[in-house]
Amino acid sequence: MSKKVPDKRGLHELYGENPEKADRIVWGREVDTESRRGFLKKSGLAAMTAALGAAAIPYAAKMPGGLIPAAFAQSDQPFMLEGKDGLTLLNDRPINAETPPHLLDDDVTPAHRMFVRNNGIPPAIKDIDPDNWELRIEGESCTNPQTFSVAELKARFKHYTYQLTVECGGNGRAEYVPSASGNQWTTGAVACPSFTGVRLRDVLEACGIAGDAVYIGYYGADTHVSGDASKSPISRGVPMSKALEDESLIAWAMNGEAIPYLNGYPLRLVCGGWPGSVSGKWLKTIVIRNKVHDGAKMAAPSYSMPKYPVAPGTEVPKSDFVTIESMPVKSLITFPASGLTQSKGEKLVVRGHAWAGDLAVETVEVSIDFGATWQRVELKAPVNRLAWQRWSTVIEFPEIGYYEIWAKATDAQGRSQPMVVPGWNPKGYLNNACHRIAVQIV
Ligand SMILES: Nc1nc2c(c(=O)[nH]1)N[C@H]1C(S)=C(S)[C@@H](COP(=O)(O)O)O[C@H]1N2
Ligand SMILES: [Mo]
Repeated sequence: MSKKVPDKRGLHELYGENPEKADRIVWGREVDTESRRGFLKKSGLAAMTAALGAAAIPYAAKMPGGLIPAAFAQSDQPFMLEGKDGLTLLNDRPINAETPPHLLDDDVTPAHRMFVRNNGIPPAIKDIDPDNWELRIEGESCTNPQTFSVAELKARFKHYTYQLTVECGGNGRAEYVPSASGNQWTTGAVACPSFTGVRLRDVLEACGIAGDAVYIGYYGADTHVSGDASKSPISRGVPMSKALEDESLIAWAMNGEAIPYLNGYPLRLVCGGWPGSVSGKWLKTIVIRNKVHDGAKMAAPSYSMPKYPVAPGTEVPKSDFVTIESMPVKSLITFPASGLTQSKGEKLVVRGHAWAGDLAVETVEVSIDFGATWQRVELKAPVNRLAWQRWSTVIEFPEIGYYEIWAKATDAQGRSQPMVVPGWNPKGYLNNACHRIAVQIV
């Protein structure tokens, strides 16, 4: 695959020499993510028409704001997020983009390969000043509320680095039938970078955890898509037991560098192994609560599952949902990319990652006969708790023809990935079906 280099020249054509605007636009191409006016603004029409290779866009005035021209969506040069080359864009307002499986092959996910799941509009880059960024710890179960600058956090508390798996609760949603509303993630809303920061526990303890504390909640600096400043796009949290774990971090670095803008720069919460939605980005406030946090997207059906299995399409009463906690066991085949053709007699190296929420992965197996037989692969221990685990194997194919490689992980409690899409649920969460790739032997 050719490396796609984001190109800002197009943006400057579109926005004139308005660097503030051009710089906060994260598209590699000319999409206006900031306003619903879309990219067919007066200044941009000529550039857009040229980018489409068209003589004109006769109905330009009727084009809905934010619409991605089908010509681009179908091209093999899809839209790119700046700094996120190769990711597939699922939504442009808010921005959501996933990573194709073969681009997740690194042991530690590089910054430019980490998916983006935004519920709202991130703070403008120009408004983020890491030197003046403040984190407030408060809440009815906080006995000594305090405000910290990033420098104070760094100076007062011990630093820790952990590789942590962050997977969106909706990863795999695209496969549910009937379809569930929301981003149609296939397999790419997962990543496992290395995060550096301070322990959430150390900071909470310094601010006094009252005896009646049961939950923490976060607030970030992003704003609601409606523009209504009184609304938070998302404000979730975790029970105290998860908040106080060694690996729960308030992080300022990812892979030794500043956290990418779209992934929460300059400060984010990371609680690995749970739905990514608990890992608050652009972190401004943490509240210690004496009840289950009641921020935006805490209530059912958000990030919740029916308490009992339901038939596809069932309407489930809100009272019958439970909040998702640890994510289920899952794996990915990250090498080779699906669609490989190779000659008979050649051995094929196959590898990927496996993870299991709060648990470790016990075994990974692969099948080349549609699940009839399985062979165990080599599986490494995680570098730390809540990090995904590398697996690899070598496969030989008996004769020419079409094969699929399936991968199946089993967690430390004996639970395995299903080979078909698991229980349908109204919001399409927790699809941990086996990942499959296609191989042709010629
Ligand atoms: N402030 C804030 N934090 C947030 C979100 C958000 O929209 N705003 N999205 C959450 C969700 S649903 C997920 S899956 C993860 C995604 O993290 P990433 O975008 O860095 O991959 O961030 C979580 N934290
Ligand atoms: Mo998510």
